[in-house]
Amino acid sequence: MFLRFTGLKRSSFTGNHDVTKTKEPTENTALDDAGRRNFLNTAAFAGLAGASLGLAGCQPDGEGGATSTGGSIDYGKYQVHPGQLDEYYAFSSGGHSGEVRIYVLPSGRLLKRIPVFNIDCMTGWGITNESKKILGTHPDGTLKYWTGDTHHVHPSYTDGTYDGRYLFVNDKIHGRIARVRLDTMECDKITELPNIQGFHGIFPDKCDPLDSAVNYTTRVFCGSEFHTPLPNDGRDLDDPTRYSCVFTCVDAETLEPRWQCQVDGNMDLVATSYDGKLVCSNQYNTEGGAVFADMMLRERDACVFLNVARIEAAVKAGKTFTIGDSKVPVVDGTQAANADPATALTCYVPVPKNPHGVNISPDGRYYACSGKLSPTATLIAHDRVLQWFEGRLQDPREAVVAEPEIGLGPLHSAFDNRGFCYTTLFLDSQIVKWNIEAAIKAYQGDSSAQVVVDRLDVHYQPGHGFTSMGETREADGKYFISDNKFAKDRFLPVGPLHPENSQLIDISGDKMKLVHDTPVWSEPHDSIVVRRDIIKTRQIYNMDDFPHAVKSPLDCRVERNGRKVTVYLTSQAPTFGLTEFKVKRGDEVTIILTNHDKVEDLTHGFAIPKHNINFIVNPQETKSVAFIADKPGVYWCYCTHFCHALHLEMRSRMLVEA
Ligand code: K7E
Ligand code: CUA
Ligand code: CA
Repeated sequence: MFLRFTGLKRSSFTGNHDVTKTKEPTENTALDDAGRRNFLNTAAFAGLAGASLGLAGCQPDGEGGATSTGGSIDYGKYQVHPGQLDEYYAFSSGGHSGEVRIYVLPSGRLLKRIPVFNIDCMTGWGITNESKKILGTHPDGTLKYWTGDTHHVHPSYTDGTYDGRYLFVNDKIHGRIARVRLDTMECDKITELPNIQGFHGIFPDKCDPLDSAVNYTTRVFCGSEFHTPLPNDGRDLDDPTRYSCVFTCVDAETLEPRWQCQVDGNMDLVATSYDGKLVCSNQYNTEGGAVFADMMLRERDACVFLNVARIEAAVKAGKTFTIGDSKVPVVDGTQAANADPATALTCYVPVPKNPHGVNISPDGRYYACSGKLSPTATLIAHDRVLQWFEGRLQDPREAVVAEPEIGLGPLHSAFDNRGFCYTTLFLDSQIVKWNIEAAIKAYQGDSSAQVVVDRLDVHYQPGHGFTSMGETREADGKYFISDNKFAKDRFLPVGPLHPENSQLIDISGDKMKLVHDTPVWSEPHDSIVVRRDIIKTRQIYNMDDFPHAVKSPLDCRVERNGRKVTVYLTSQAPTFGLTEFKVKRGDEVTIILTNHDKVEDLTHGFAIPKHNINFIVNPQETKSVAFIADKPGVYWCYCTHFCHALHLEMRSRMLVEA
C-alpha cells in the first residue's frame, strides 16, 4: 500500500456528501486547478502530507467535464429483487484479514469469505489436517504462519479472458502465493517464495510467449516490494545500498517458482501483456531509499518491463545464479547489466515520481501507470516497449505515448470497451474518466484534444478501482467499483474502526453514475469483476476424491496403535456414525469425518468442547483433525452447522478415560 496521509481531507469530511448534492465550497477554492498542480510539482515533496492537508478542501470541477453529481438516477434498475440473481461475481482481496471474499453485483451482497492465509473456525481452515498441510506446518504440526495480507486476486486466463479455473492471490507479509480453485472456491495450494519480502503485485500471464498454441495461463508473476540483503541471512543489515529485489515467475499448475529476475528498485503492482511477451511492474522506490523521504528523491521512478522469452532463454542457457540456500535460478535484470537493447532482459521506462498501479488496456495496447505523487497518468505503448527491445528506440522513455494531468493522487486505472480509462484519485476523492486517444493526441501537441471527460466524487479516498471484466479482452464497460479507503459518515457508526466503502458506479453512459455504497470490512485492496456465466461451481464433492474417506457408516470405528488413536466417523443428518467413542488421557487422537449426505447445501459441523476442534464437512467431503485428548471427562461432539430439524440432537460423545 501507499503512504497513509494522516489527517488528510479533514475539511472535506465535514461537508455534506449526499450524492444528490454538489460538494460544498471550502476555504481552499481560491487555489485553482493549475495553481494546485504547480504546487505539487514544486520540490516541496518532503512536506507532502502537510501540503495535501492544505489542499484538502480544494474541489475543482476540473478541466473538461464538470463533476458528476449523480443527477437523477433510476436506482430501481440496479435492484436485485428477492429470488433474483446478480449479474457479476466480484472476487476481492481481504487485505490484512488474510482472506479472499466473494460479493456479487449489482447488489453488493457478500456471499462468501474464503479463508486463505488466516485461520477460520467456521470452516476449520487452519484447524483440519488437510488445511494445515496446505498452509504449512513445523515438524511438530503447528502452523508456520497464521497471518496474511492479501492485496491482489487474479484468475487464470484462456484467450485473454477468464476461464474459471483458478484464482491466484498474494500474501504480502510472508511472501506466499496461494491458489483458489474456482469450482469449489477453496484454496488448494500455497507456496512460500524464496529471496523476497513484501510480495505485492501478482498477475498471471495470458498466454505463452514461447508456444503460440498455449493460449492460457501457465505462469504467475510476483513482484516484491521490499528490498533486502540477498540472501537475507544477517549480512548487510546496516547497508541498504546493498539491498535488492527479485521478481518471481511461478508455475501456475505446480505453484513452484520457475525463475527469478533481480531488478533495480522495487516492485509494486504487476501487469502482463495479452501476447505473453511482457510483464511489468511500477517502481516507486528506484532510489532504494530505506525511509520515506529518501523514496521521494527522484523526479522520476520507473515501470520495469521484463522480456519473458529472453529471460526463459537465459534460464535455459544456464546464465543464472542462485541466492543463498534457494535453488531457484536467478537472472540479472539490473539496469547496468541490460544496457544493450539487443540482449536486454529488462527495460526501465521512466515515469513520474512514485507511481502506484499499472494496468493494461483490454485491447492490449497500453499500460496506464498512475502518478500517485504526480497528478498524471503515464500511458506506455506495448508495441513501443517491444521496439526498444528490438533496438528501434533511442530511449525507453520514448515508449511513453501520453501523460495527461488528471488530478491529485492517481492510484489505479481501469478500462471500459470504448477507449476510456477510469483512474482513482486518492487525494481528490474522485474518479476521473479520460479518453485514451485524446490523451495521445494531446501529448503530440493537439491542444484541442479533450482528455478528461468526467469526474465523480467518491466517499472517500479511493484506492483501487476496477471495471466489469475490465482486465480481460471482454471488458464490457458496464460497471466501475471504487474501493474507498475511508467511509467516515456513509454508514451508521460502528466504533472507531470504520468499514471501507465499495461504491458501485454505472459507467455505461457518458456520465458516471453513483449507484450505491456497499460497506466492506477491512481491508480489500483490489477485486476483479467477473461475468457470472464464467464461474461454474460444484454443488457437492466426490467422495472418491478423498483418499481417507470413510466410505460407509458401517466403517465407523476406533483404531488404536499405541498412543495413536484414529476415530473413523460419518455424518448423515441428523446423526454421526458413532454415538460415542472412548479414548485415554494423553492419546494422540485423529478424527476422520466423511459427510454422507448428498443433498446440495447440506453441510454439517463438528466441534469438540475444550479441544479447539471446529470444522465443517460439505456434502460428500472428508476432513480430519488431530489433537491430544489431555483432559479426562465427557465431551459432547456436536454439529455446529444447522442441518436438520434435529440439528441440536446431532451429537456424539468423546469419553476420555483418566
Ligand atoms: Cu492497496 Cu493494489 Cu496493495 Cu493500491 S495496493 S490501493
Ligand atoms: Cu448436522 Cu447440524
Ligand atoms: Ca521514488
